[in-house]
Amino acid sequence: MRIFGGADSTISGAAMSASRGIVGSPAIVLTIAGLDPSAGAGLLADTRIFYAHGLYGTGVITALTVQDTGGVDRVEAVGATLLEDQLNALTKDTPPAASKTGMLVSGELAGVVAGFARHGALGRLVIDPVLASTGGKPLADGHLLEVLKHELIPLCHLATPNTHEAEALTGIGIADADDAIRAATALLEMGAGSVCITGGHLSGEPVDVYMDGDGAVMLKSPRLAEGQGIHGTGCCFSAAVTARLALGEATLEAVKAAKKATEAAIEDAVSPGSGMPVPWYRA
Ligand code: PXL
Repeated sequence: MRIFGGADSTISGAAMSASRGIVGSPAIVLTIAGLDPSAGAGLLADTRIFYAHGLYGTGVITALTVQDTGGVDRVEAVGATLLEDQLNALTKDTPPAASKTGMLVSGELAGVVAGFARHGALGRLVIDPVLASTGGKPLADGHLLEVLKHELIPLCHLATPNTHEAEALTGIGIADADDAIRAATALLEMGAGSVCITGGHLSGEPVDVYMDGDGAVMLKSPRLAEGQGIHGTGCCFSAAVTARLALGEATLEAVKAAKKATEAAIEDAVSPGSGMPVPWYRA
């Protein structure tokens, strides 16, 4: 068995969980997400990013999809009991320092996740409220939005909606940074610990809006035209920030660093198939 943290360890000390005894482990970080077999988004992309940070990434599947780099063809959700059993097993045996949710598909599955969050079993929780694919295919049932608003957002450490998702969650149309601040305020009022509204294709300069109890911070972005057609940028950002939260970073610092690494990953995007490119992430 590999003993981490010794003199020859390749895992940084910061990634080590302090409470795991002699046979150590990097800190554990969990994704609760759909399986995109082409690995541009979802569970495979998230865990790739966790491992880039030297963390021990675990994953619970909410749905299998049939898709390639060209887009999503079919989604088949797991049953609520299967999701619950997966979470029960993992949260007991490998309790995560931080977790993120991606595609939750249905209000029923989101309700299962909320039950674990309510008992503190998921660590610092990041909600990436996935509602549609990059190509615009709906990935959620009609009930999911309500459970996100009333059960999961109130339990999260950080929510990372893009502007479309923030509009759907709050009912506030977002055309400029002031609108984004209004939407972020509404999400904080729902109970989110902090919010980062991403992908602001707002009038003027592109900007992400971060907000917590201390107020709003505008995070300016370079205009990455190629970012538009890339599959998995939202998962990339939310996985990167979750990894940093698992390492114990302060939230705003984690958001800033994850944003920078995601922008670099978009610039370094790769094309593993004949469809959309995917971000190529380095921590
Ligand atoms: O990018 C959103 C997303 C998340 N998770 C899975 C997906 C997609 C988009 O296609 O397939 C599994």
